[in-house]
Amino acid sequence: MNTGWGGMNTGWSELSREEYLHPGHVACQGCGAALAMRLVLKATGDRVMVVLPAACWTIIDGSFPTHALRVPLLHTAFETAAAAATGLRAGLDAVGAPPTTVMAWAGDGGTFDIGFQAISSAAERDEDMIYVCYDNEAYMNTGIQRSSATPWGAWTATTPAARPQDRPKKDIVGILAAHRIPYAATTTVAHPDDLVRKVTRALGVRGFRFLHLLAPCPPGWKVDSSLVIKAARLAVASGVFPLYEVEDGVRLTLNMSAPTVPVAEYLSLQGRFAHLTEEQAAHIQSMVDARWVDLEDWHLRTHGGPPIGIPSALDGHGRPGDVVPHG
Ligand SMILES: Cc1ncc(C[n+]2csc(CCOP(=O)(O)OP(=O)(O)O)c2C)c(N)n1
Ligand code: SF4
Ligand SMILES: [Mg+2]
Repeated sequence: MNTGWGGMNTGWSELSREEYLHPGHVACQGCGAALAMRLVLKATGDRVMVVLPAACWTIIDGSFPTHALRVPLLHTAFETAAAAATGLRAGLDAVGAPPTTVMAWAGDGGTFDIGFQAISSAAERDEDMIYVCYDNEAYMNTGIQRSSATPWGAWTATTPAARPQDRPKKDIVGILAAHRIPYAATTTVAHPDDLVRKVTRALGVRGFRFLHLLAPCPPGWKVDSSLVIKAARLAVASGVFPLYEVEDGVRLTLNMSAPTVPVAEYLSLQGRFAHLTEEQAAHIQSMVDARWVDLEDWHLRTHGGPPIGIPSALDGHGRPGDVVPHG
């Protein structure tokens, strides 16, 4: 089937036809964050309440009395997503509400940085919620400032090309896994079958569940809006953003075979890396390689063997770095 995306089977055919995100929302063209919400809600259905701290999504949803989602959404202060979701869960339980999933939905700034105390506390208490961090790797809503999710070498408004981001991206899944939460996973907007499977898996677990969802931002990444899906696919295929899941903080499963697409291919697509020298790009490649070794090691310890390089469910050709379903 020609899906219009270079003939790839993208997994879209498996998705629910229900839409819970109305057209007419106010995201930029090609916004990964809007697509992220659209896909996640297709997996959750309408028995979900969203808790939203300050972020681009506050704007995307529309201003009162308009509202772009077909599910309830609670706006809350920037640092409070996990705390507000904890309160909402307790309230629903207190009134004996019908089964409803509480989903905190926050950006990387609201998760990695300012909301960190709240998320750590809720994870430590194993509060019953799904927490989705849609990661566009900077504070986009306020003009592309660096967050601790911004990757090494990236331009942002506060890390200009002459002095780009010089710290590695925070390992948020590793940190959450260290809280021994029942389920944590990475996914992207360009891997809908992986995303839906992980949301479905999270729905079947009680306690604190964390999804780290890569959601490219055209203005922030300086990519054309038509290249958002390609950027997210290359993030995975190059190993910059590996797909994996961690159960109970100890068992790690890689959902992809070893990356073989050079990181340079991912970097060269985006204007935020345009200033990098060959040496700096090589440094990023070495960090990605080292991270892959660590993850593969953890997978080996969990499963006693390497991730199986079975042909991808996405394109039928078993391209390196593509997704391996995990039962
Ligand atoms: C306490 C507080 N500080 C700062 C802000 C301003 N503010 C609103 S949204 C935002 C950026 C959010 O970044 P992120 O969480 O990454 O979401 P994104 O905008 O990238 O979607 C900031 C700094 C605020 N609302 N509250
Ligand atoms: S700035 Fe980026 S994250 Fe925000 S609405 Fe636009 S594309 Fe989406
Ligand atoms: Mg952000």
